[in-house]
Amino acid sequence: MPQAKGFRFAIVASRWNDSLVSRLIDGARDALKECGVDEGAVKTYRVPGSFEVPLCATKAAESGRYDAVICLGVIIRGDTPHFDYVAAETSRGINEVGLKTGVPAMFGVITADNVEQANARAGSKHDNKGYEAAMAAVEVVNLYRKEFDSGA
Ligand code: DLZ
Repeated sequence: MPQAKGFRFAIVASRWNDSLVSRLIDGARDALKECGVDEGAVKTYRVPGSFEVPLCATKAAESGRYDAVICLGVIIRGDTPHFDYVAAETSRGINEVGLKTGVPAMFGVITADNVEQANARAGSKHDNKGYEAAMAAVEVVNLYRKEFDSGA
């Protein structure tokens, strides 16, 4: 199990599809706990929808308070082209957070055709996109500290 004691994380999560997103938040928190992160070292920010996640994640990253930002949301395809716009801008925006700020921003957003699909990706441990994104966050923070921090 990778260790992350002393690391600090922000979770930025949408309220849209809240029952599923809450399970992603739980999954992310479980993963961080397993890696030795103190509960007080994890701060969760809620935003209205996934479209709002990138800006909040940018602000969290720029605050200098966090080693990584874990972005969570659930976007479900409907009958309109809205899904495509929201999904595309959310993923592009989250990628930009890391590239622009240098703080890793993890993509824990489910994009699904229907609720059943989304449900299957909000299960437990490795079947939970929040858990998976948090584990990836711990991995890259360890990697960047070891390989790129001054004095390493
Ligand atoms: C409007 C909208 C729609 C149709 N679907 C979703 C969705 O499946 N998941 C999600 O996180 N957000 C959705 N939203 C809301 C947008 O993300 C955003 O909050 C609004 O367009 C306001 O900017």
